[in-house]
Amino acid sequence: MHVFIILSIALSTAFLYARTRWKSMRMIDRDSFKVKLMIKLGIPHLLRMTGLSEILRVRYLYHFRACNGYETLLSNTGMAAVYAEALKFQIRDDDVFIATYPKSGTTWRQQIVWLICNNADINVAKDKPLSSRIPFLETIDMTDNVSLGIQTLEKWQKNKPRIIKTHLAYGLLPEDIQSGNKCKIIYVARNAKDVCVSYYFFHVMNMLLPHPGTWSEFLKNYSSGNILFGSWFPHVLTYWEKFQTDKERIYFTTYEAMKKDMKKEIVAVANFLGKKLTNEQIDIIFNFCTFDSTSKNKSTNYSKKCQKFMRKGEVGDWKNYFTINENAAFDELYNEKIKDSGLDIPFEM
Ligand code: PPS
Repeated sequence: MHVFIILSIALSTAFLYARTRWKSMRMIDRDSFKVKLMIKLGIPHLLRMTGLSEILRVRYLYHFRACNGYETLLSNTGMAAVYAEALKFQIRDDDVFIATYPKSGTTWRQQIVWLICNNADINVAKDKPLSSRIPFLETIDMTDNVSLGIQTLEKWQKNKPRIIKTHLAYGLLPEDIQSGNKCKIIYVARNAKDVCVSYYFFHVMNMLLPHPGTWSEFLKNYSSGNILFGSWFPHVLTYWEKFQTDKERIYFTTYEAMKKDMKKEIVAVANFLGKKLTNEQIDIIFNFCTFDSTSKNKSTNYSKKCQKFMRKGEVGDWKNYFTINENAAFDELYNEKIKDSGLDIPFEM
């Protein structure tokens, strides 16, 4: 009897204490507490094992309007704070940004740029994850709702130039850049159809992204810009426009150019960054960055058990997924959007 009374008192006290703590917490802290607790209890793992995560996945995006008026879509509310922080992020003159729309060959380019800037040191490149060598500006730590990329970059050694990955549209880049700071930007575009296919499979694989629906549904959303990081068109076209008038600061290139002649691209990027490479270094970088080699490298291949991050790495894979009608409709949209821009990215090679 005594034990029962003591236990009841202890439980009620614990409950009251937890309730008071919970009530005094800010909404954002409650969210991160919930995420931490779920991870501790192994709930994400359980959901994946039972297939429930597929059913419970987010199916909508949040509208975001930055303080400069630029609008886009986010997959969770916590990202709004990260985007706001990214706008205020302080640039250093020797920063090098690798900017892309998702699935445009960012990882491939990151590895090359890092090797160019680090004497083709493939030993470090093999051992150290790419994400720790090149922070992703707009990464969020879901358990703490903090911008992990920005925090890491702010602590970066002063005498070590930073290479930074971003998928942000030009209008969402740090204000420092938009107002003409000297840092360099390497922008990589990839043909819009292969991006769509690669992005679709990435959504299928990544449970943290909104549910992609069927291929046709995904293509519809992609075409209308109702997708994470927004429409492909303004993303690519704005960097393309900026490149026309600022070639010293921006290097605009394509995934297809890399596929066509990787060595030529390695030299072009090195020249843009003012780095001189020996022929031996060019060969080392080339051999280290082929599709086969990057697929086998743990520091760049973020594959999950049953889905491949390095999927095919080809130009023209879209032909296996677009129906004739889908292709005709997309061509019409594409020609309308890019006409007069002078942009010419091949859809096949
Ligand atoms: S992400 O998640 O947005 O950062 O993805 P990203 O790295 O931009 O793009 C992934 C696609 O790039 C392909 N890839 C390569 N292609 C050719 N050669 C090399 N070395 C290489 N490395 C990565 C990767 O396979 C993805 O494309 P798909 O078409 O899905 O295969």
